[in-house]
Amino acid sequence: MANACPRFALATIFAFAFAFVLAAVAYTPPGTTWQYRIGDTVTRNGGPLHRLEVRPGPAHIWGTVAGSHFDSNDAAVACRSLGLPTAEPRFGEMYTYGRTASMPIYMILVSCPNASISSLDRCPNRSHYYISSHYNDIGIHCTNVTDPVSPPGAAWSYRLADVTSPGSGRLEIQKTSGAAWGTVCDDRFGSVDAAAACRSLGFDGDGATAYTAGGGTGPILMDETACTSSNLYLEDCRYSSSNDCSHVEDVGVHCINPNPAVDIPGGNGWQGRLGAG
Ligand SMILES: [Ca+2]
Ligand SMILES: [Ca+2]
Repeated sequence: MANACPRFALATIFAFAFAFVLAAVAYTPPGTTWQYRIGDTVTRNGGPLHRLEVRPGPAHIWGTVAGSHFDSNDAAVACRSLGLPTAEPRFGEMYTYGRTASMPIYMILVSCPNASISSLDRCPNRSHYYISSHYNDIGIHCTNVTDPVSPPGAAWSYRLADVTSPGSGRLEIQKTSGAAWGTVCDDRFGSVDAAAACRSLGFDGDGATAYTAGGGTGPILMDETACTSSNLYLEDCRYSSSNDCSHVEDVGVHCINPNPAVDIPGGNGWQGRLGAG
């Protein structure tokens, strides 16, 4: 027994040393359950970006992810970590200070080899308490609903949901601020109507096409749309505000060219509204 204790001690030291080496090379320390949330919002790269916040378990304060090489794979995985769809990952660096000055930076140099990884902490990164400048904090934007657009001269707001690619998705419209978002029925909704919808969404109307997306919720706010080329926005078209549709018929649009130079409508050539109330 005299020799057992030194041997045990040696084995213990070896085990600790081995565990330390494991922890040092692992992307995430064993046993860590990373949590993710959306933080502050800023407007950047043409739209809102939300600070990506993480922490290595509920016992820790929230911190950030930083680094200048965050790419679309990393953004897609970050969105998945947040439980958000990734139809339009947009990302950038936050360049803000404020309350983040007292937050740790938990991950730097994230490098996901592809977009299908389940969680950001499974990607190669340096995860540790790295307190430094927050100049490179990562902000992301990931949702299957585009940010609402209220184009010049329009009273209604417009957005895309269930986005399949940038500029393509199910059309959602809102008559007044604070009202319920609703959908548009596909009855008689063709390319001229799609062009008006795309202009309403901040796209060029050229090349716009319609399809039956289905799957929306809320009120069906337009049926039997009958746009003409002189209708700039969808709200300017003739339509029926009563409908015989179901959400299976919710229309979707494909819009091609973003960021058009939209003219504010003049007084000529505009149609009245059918039953718009
Ligand atoms: Ca129909
Ligand atoms: Ca109808």
